[in-house]
Amino acid sequence: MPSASSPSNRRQGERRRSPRPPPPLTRSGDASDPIAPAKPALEPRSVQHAPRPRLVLATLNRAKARELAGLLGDTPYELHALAELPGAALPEETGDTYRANALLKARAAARLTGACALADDSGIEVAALGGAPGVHSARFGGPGLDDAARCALLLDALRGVPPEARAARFRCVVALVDPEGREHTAEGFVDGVITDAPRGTNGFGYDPLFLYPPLGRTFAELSPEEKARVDHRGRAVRAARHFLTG
Ligand code: ITT
Repeated sequence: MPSASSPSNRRQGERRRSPRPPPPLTRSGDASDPIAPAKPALEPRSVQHAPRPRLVLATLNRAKARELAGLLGDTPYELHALAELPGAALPEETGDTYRANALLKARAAARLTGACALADDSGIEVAALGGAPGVHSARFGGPGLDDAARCALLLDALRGVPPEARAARFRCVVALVDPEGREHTAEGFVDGVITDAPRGTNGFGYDPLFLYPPLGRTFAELSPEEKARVDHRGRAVRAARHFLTG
């Protein structure tokens, strides 16, 4: 496993997260690992279970990792967030499609950890902008912007566009790669409308701008459970489940 390195000796084309020294990936059940289940007290030999296979969530976006963990909690896997691994890194997203980028991320995490990896590449497609920012959603407006600034930029780009022309679609492709190199992908999407001002505080990214008409609320006004039932990520993960559960 590689050790954390300073930005100066970082390999070109890598994205890294190093906000705080994280626990090792293999140390599951540690309270400092936000998604690993608490480790139970040692059980008598007769009721000890076979170790569960590991599934690494190949994302450096903690909000996305939380959503994926919520969607995968009832699978037979022990979940680990790549962001918790010292020196966690993902390649630059050089693909032209969500599928290509999801596979890039899942392959890199499977190689790094020797475990099964699940990545998600996703974005928002705005009809009045010809489908932009789409696969470039995380980089809309260039580097250095946060979610609020990207939302403000999107609202600016749609200034004067009437409600009936503000259609948008969230799309997500989930990629699964195992250490033997077997690969699967699945897609989900959800349609909505871009509001004229942010609404709600839940979720992340463009959620405060994405009105989901069947519920009359933005994704940022939904609970995590409500969002997972209808959003692009929930749909993609449910479409991929049979690859996980055999
Ligand atoms: P990783 O690559 O590390 O997974 P990322 O945030 O860069 O993290 P993507 O490349 O898939 O992930 O970019 C997706 C962007 O699209 C994300 O940063 C948000 O801006 C937006 N997005 C995707 N899903 C979203 C959701 O459920 N709610 C709000 N915005 C979302």
